[in-house]
Amino acid sequence: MRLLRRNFLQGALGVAAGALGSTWAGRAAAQHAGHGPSPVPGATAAQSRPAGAGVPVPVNVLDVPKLPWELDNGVKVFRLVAEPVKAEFVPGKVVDLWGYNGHNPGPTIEVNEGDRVRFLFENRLPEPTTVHWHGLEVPIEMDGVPAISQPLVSPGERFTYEFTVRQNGTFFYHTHMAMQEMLGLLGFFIIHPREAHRPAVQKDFGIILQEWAILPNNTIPNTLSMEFNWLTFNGKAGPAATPMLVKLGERVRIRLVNIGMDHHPIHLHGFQFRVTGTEAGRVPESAWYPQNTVLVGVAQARDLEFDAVYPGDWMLHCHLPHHMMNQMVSMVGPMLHGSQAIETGKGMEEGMGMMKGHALSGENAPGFGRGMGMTTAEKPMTPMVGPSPHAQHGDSGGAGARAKGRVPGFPQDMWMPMDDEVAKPETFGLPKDWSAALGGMMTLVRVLPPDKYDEIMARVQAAGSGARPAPPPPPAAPGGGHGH
Ligand SMILES: [Cu+2]
Repeated sequence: MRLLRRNFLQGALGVAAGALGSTWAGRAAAQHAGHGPSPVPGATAAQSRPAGAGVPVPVNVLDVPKLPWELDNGVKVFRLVAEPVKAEFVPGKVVDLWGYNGHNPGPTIEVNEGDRVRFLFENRLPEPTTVHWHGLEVPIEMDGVPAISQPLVSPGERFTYEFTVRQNGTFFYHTHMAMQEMLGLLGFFIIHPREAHRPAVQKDFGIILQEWAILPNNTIPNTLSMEFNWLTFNGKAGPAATPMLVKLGERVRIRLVNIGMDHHPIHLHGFQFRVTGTEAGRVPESAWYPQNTVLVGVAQARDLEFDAVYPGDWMLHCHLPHHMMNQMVSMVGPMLHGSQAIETGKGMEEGMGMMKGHALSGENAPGFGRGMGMTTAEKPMTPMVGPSPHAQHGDSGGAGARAKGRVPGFPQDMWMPMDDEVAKPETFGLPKDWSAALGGMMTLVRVLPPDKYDEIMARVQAAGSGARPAPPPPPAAPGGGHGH
């Protein structure tokens, strides 16, 4: 019964940015009267509780839908389908990945500690797969390792996973076929504790870190590559990732999960945070210490928490320089002079030993240079030298051009705003050209004064609770017992 009262998760299914938690809903409902997100079901019961941490707020995984469920005799039943999917990293950059239920990363599973869950899994991939519940303490038959704990699930076949979740924290699910992981088969598995952890957070976000090697004019990741040119937060490369909206003074949790080939040092501007959770659950407060950069290793999860006491649009990003840009291109590719043997140990001036002349020469195809942003077959590209549709350092024909050949190392960065292409309610009010400052694993935590927060939340609501449609909520849970 107790768990069923907490069916606020259903109400949260349709709420994207700025999802409200029940402990906060009363206050928020008053502040948002008429235009804020509706208080979620269950809020009334929570408001009548004695003061305390109360019920956890729903997690908000921006740009990713939640996986709906139906209650069957006390069991939350999910339908999970592995299949090829399309993803759009930035506007115009559509790629072919594998995912779950039409999305990459897969939809977010959000349940409560103690829940009995059942996954009706179907494989619509062209090859066998299984689902592993990363970090969950489940019976061996449910562990999802092919041949070891279960038979492979062949194309067109189904498998039912069922277990009780006895932990809480940031977990995830993924295929247990290594190369399939490289095509993106993973998603969040969030388990809320029975009572919210203290100090309670008012915003709870989730970000999945992924990396991809996709050559220009290709749509399919090269899963053998060790070198990645597209880096994404929740399937979006900066500046296309939806900013996180926070009201000044709120306490914020951001959950990070990484599956890939690299570890990512994720850095937050403007605040010191504490790591309050790992892939294994909550970290005791006695073990917290201040950080502003946390290394999220492969197969790890990290929960960050901080008090958003400073207003501003603050960066959250991977600090690996190559992970802060889009569509970097190796100095090799289809335009390589076929007759020329590759020499090793050469520099840019010698074309890295791979081509005639300077590696970034305008005489070479754009693919040799490092285009940034939404470069597609239809879009202008630049090898970053010579005339370009976008100004380099704001002066493609002047000082910048004159510096070519005179300043060692030039050129490096270019400046390419795309504010209009990535505009959505959550970006309202950002300064002109803001989008040029973001690429790859970069997004914003917008800590907004109440009036500005309300204004932008109204726009988010008017647009339908976020820029991306969420699946319809499942039918309301009937009253009755909660079977285990
Ligand atoms: Cu990184």
